[in-house]
Amino acid sequence: MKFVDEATIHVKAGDGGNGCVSFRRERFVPKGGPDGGDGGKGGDVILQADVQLGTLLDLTYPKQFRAQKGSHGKGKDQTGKKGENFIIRVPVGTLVRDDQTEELLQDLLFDGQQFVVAEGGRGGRGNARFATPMLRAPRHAEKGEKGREHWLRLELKLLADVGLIGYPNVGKSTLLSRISSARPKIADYPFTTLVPNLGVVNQGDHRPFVVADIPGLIEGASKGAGLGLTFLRHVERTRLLIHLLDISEGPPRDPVKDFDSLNHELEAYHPSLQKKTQLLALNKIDLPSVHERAPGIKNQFEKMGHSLFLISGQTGEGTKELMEAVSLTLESITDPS
Ligand SMILES: Nc1nc2c(ncn2[C@@H]2O[C@H](COP(=O)(O)OP(=O)(O)OP(=O)(O)O)[C@@H](O)[C@H]2O)c(=O)[nH]1
Ligand SMILES: [Mg+2]
Repeated sequence: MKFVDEATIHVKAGDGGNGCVSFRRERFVPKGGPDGGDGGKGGDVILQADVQLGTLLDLTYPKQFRAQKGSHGKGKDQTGKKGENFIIRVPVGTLVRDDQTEELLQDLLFDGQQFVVAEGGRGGRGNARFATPMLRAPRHAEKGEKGREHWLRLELKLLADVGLIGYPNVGKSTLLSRISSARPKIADYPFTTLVPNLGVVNQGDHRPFVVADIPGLIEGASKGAGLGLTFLRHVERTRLLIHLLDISEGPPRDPVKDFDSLNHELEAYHPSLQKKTQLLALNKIDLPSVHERAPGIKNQFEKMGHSLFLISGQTGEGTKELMEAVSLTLESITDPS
């Protein structure tokens, strides 16, 4: 599935139907009164959040969405039929902006949430409505109102409690597949993950939480290196980050330097990201070379004031403790920003 997290669309609600000019024609009644019905209301265009969707891809083509017009009113006081609404399904976590002013109109946060983005025009009144004792046979009716139309910019920012960040190949997707039922692609080369993956972690006594595994980051990502930082928007709305480190490639890999440089990239993307609570974990502890160096590295981080979890996403070693710490930390963080 291709992942698209931005789309610009045009929405046009249905026009209201025109009111009708008509007069009653009955046998033996020479002058029937006015009986022109009102036009029906035009359909609305509505955005609806759908938890089944994970991308805005379906909205890139076609990008025009129209709701049905209301029918015109008819004689015998018949009101025109209301135009049908047009519902556009979007992923949960979609932000809706006015394309021109960039004003945020809505943030669709839960499954089923609806937002009317263009309201259908009112139906025009039929001539029956204009009859007065002075004017018994009005010969005019109103036209239906035009449906509203707008250009909108949609932006998807996934909603997850926890973001999984780290250099490519450090084992983020492996960890996600260990702790949740998500099955992201795992491979021994960088940039295996090209789109964010979400997984739900069920934790015995604690509340379940959602983890987002995003494509690997590298030094210079804020200037576009690797896949750049565009995917960081998907950890913007998390409450906690798991920062995964890997030294399995050997001594040239310096975990403290890796840690610092990714934090530098986070800050370059947005200072608020760098302020998020991070839990640090050294992965691939099952490998003898990693196991051997782990205590020294843990020491180094502790001196810097950070605790370091030692885990293996592959064997599961240490992951229970890490998840327990995630639950406890989430419970202690009340501010969702
Ligand atoms: N020995 C060992 N290998 C691991 C562990 N976790 C991941 N790997 C291996 O490391 C490689 C990369 O794993 P991924 O889970 O794809 O890494 P990633 O961080 O998601 O990589 P990108 O998506 O490219 O950023 C794979 O060959 C995994 O099998 C671990 O705990 N121990
Ligand atoms: Mg991956």
